[in-house]
Amino acid sequence: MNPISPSVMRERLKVYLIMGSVNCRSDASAVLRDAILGGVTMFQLREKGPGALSGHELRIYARCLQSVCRTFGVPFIVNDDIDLAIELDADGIHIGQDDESARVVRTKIGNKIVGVSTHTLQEAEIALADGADYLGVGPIFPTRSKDDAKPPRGTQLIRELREQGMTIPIVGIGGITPDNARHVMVDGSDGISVISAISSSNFPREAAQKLREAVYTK
Ligand code: TZP
Ligand code: ICP
Ligand code: MG
Repeated sequence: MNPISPSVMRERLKVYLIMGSVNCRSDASAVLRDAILGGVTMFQLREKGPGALSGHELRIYARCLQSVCRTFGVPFIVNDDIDLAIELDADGIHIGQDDESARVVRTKIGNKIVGVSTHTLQEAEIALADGADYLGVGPIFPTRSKDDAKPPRGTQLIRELREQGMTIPIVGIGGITPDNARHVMVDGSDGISVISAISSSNFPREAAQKLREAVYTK
């Protein structure tokens, strides 16, 4: 497998859905399927928080969502858990600043996609030097989906990274909706990542469609 090119990575980041069993009231595989039909371009399994699945149950849940992704050719990314990503032969991994460095993760996972959450210019520079394929920057807006979220800082860091000449693919995250997604794109993001805008919607397909329209509007 070759490394993903930055241009393909940017396309994959356009409408990036993150979800775990905690975020989803109804059948997760149906939500994921509908969201993909609406235009989701990449998926991250993020199984965290009270009541999170583990062990065998998590594997069953993960394989179910992975198979939906495979049906539609959408990359399946695992949050935090490198061993699970390898075990499932996922398409990539997303790590935070509390996890192993992107450099170490890269040696374990080869050319699969590696994404890194960054909150400062310095963290971004390190992730870039360590060979990250993309950066997750947020929270842009207030979010209720992450207990330990840092204060929202709008698109400040995204603008700063672009001003510094960084061309690495970037996805904005945190409180993004169809109404504010365009703003995030205009300020230098390659795509938007959401949990609640899709997974809490009664109409995930329509929610994804609206996000896609906002992202692709010139
Ligand atoms: N990291 C920063 S904000 C966030 C994560 C995982 C949660 C985003 O969820 P929502 O519901 O789209 O605000
Ligand atoms: N950004 C992305 C894309 N995923 C995450 N889990 C996160 C930030 C915290
Ligand atoms: Mg983490």
